Amino acid sequence: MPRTALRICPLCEATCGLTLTIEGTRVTAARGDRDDVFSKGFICPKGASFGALDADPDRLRTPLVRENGELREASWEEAFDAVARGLRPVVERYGADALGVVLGNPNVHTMAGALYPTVLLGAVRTRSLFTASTVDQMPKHVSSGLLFGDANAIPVPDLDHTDHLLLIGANPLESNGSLCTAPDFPGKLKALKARGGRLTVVDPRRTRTAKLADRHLAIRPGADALLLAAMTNVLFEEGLVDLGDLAPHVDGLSELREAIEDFTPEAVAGACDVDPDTIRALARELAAAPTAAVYARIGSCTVPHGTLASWLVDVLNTLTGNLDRPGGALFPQAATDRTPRPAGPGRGFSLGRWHSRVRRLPEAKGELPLSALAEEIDTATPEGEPLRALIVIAANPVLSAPDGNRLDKALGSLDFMVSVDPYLNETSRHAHVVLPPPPPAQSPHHDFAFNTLAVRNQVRYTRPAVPLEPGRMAETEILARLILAASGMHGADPAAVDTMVIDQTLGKAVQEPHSPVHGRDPRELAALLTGADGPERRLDLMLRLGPYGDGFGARPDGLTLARLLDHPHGIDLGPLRPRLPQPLKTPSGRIELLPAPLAADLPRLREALRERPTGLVLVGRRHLRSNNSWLHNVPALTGGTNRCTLHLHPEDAERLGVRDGEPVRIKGAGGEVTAPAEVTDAIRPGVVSLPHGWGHNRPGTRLGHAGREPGVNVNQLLDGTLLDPLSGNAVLNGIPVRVGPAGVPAALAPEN
Ligand SMILES: Nc1nc2c(c(=O)[nH]1)N[C@H]1C(S)=C(S)[C@@H](COP(=O)(O)OP(=O)(O)OC[C@H]3O[C@@H](n4cnc5c(=O)[nH]c(N)nc54)[C@H](O)[C@@H]3O)O[C@H]1N2
Ligand SMILES: Nc1nc2c(c(=O)[nH]1)N[C@H]1C(S)=C(S)[C@@H](COP(=O)(O)OP(=O)(O)OC[C@H]3O[C@@H](n4cnc5c(=O)[nH]c(N)nc54)[C@H](O)[C@@H]3O)O[C@H]1N2
Ligand code: SF4
Ligand SMILES: [Mo]
Repeated sequence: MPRTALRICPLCEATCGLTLTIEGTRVTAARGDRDDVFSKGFICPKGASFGALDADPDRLRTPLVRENGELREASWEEAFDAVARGLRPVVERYGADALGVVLGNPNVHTMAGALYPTVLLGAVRTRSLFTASTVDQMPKHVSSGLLFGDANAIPVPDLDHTDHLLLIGANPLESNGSLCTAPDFPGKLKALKARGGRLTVVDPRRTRTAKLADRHLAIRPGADALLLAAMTNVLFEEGLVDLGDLAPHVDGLSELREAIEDFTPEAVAGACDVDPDTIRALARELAAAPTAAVYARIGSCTVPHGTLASWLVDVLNTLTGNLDRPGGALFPQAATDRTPRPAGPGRGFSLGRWHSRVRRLPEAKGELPLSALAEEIDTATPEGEPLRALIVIAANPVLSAPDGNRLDKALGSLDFMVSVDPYLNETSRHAHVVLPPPPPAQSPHHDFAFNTLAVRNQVRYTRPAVPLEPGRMAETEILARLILAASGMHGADPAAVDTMVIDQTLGKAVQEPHSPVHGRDPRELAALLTGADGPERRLDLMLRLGPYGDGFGARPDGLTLARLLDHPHGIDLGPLRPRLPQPLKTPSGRIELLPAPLAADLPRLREALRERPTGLVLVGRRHLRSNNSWLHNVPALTGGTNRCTLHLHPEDAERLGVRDGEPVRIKGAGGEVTAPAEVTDAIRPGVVSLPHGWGHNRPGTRLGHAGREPGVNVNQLLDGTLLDPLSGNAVLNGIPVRVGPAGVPAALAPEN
């Protein structure tokens, strides 16, 4: 008899609740859970393919260990022995920084990824941390760090209540949203319009999201910071600044006004390719709307002025009084957030506390740029040791980071590499040990990260829908054992890792005057925790100490794991509410509108006023049924429109002698690739688009279906030198390329 089980979908930031149909131990169907307090039945084609993804025959079932150059199946014991043998000598001989840690995107989609990597970093004490954040949202963290004093305090547009949304460089109709967790983002945009609200989309492509908009601006790639600076300028010039209730919390207003004085609509129009009247209209509409939110994502982050653009988004929200008010952009309050401390000055946010060895690139949020990973392995310098070993968790940088060929080679030269990954793919094929987590149906789920970015406060937890298959190990246990093996405690009980975290957390909490457990006995509190295993006890701990928690009895009606388990469809915690000044941790205790590092970066933006790229530039795109580099192995999610083709405008196609469907050569600073042309007027002239995450044709991988239509790796066009200097984020959009028909020698191809 088939049964059903609930499971939160881990495949994108929307975090939809799914109802899985299970026959035996197989997931045979997935539909939206209509009773889910947040997603209310929404599902997309990816969620609907949960069963196919879960049962992918190419998923690794046992650990792999390299022996005489070949990976062979091994027991868990052999695998962790090999990890300890591989990592410890590197740390002991060359120091902790010679051991790199690479964390990929799915870490924000698993409980293991939320609970263990910070413990790992604390235990091995390496400064060589590289994550997907520096090919994604690091500019937003840096801007929030500087403005609000907390890199993780990211305001989220109040999609359900706003009257006006200015959406920049995001395509939620394909991506389902990012840094804005909202199941059924498309439905929310339609509802905004139905209630008389206005939607403006800024994107060089006429995306499905842009087609929904009242106004679409096909901006020149990379120019958003200029557009936003000019809008800010208009607000000041036309007396439209109205801080409202924010006034007592804002510093630096007049300094800001002065700093952006020369970014007038006329001055930026040529570089943005948006006319001055339109820029003025955008600013006036934003100021006039009863409530409004500016929201920007990948297209505004992965560009040379990503941090400035991210900053100006929140500057505009602040100057129009929309920050921290319903209908504007607010700070969510998640159930597992730390006990809110009383408002007041904080330590603020520092950048560049250390630097990468080769290019001397500054750290941001404790991370070095992923663009620097290859050189940190393959380049010797007098300053110190190159990376000799890597721990890679849920990351595929050979495809997701610039210059995959160089990284591919560099990974092959490491003394030791361990990958925690369900697939043998372009990156994990270099590992000496691969530790495969179980499929998602066998894993528990709670969204630690995305609840802090959600358009409604809510909390949900799903236990594994299917018991662990024999021979499988929970990813939480894999990471706990990995921590022990990496830190010289190989063989100890993995439960000790959770016990240690719990003891440390409680030890601190009882000393904090604002904590509900201030002054109590940590041992007595630890004994009160419930949960079937360490990770569940840690979830219970966070819920009980959190803003809605029971405070271990201090608030008897508050949240506990037991209460959450009684609500399998989740608990609604209400709409986003104003929270200022509590989230501010700047040294002034206020919003610092013009932080020094941003002011110092403005001259670089001023130089961009004069830029008029003459050649073609390339941007990315996402398809609804994709997910970065790792869903191309599921037949139901490939084919149709989800293909690795080069979009280009008919005018460009004609000029370049490129015909629809025929192969084109695309050349960038890092290399050359060939992909079929897809001629479309949904992209502005002068811009071409290729999706990322493709290029599944390397030997030694086990991706049967993906290998049949491998596509090409767009990031091979990059050489890793283009960065947003403040955040170290890679420039992935607006990169210069040359395009011509394949088969025609470059010298004979038409001028770009
Ligand atoms: N040109 C270009 N490049 C881009 C982007 C772009 O827009 N354009 N986008 C960038 C962005 S936003 C991101 S986030 C990065 C993503 O970059 P990465 O995080 O490096 O890439 P993913 O493709 O998400 O790879 C995730 C890896 O995790 C594995 N995995 C899947 N599920 C699990 C699990 O449950 N546990 C574990 N341990 N592993 C799992 C997969 O097999 C895969 O190897 O790519 C970036 N690269
Ligand atoms: N289906 C699907 N969903 C996903 C993913 C996926 O790979 N596939 N990845 C997930 C991840 S890791 C992330 S981070 C999110 C990202 O979520 P989104 O930010 O919504 O990502 P995209 O769909 O790539 O939309 C970015 C848009 O920016 C535009 N753009 C490019 N350059 C510029 C520019 O200079 N200025 C402006 N204004 N626009 C520009 C592009 O044309 C594109 O339409 O999606 C997540 N969801
Ligand atoms: S929108 Fe995202 S979370 Fe929802 S079903 Fe689709 S992939 Fe899963
Ligand atoms: Mo991402």
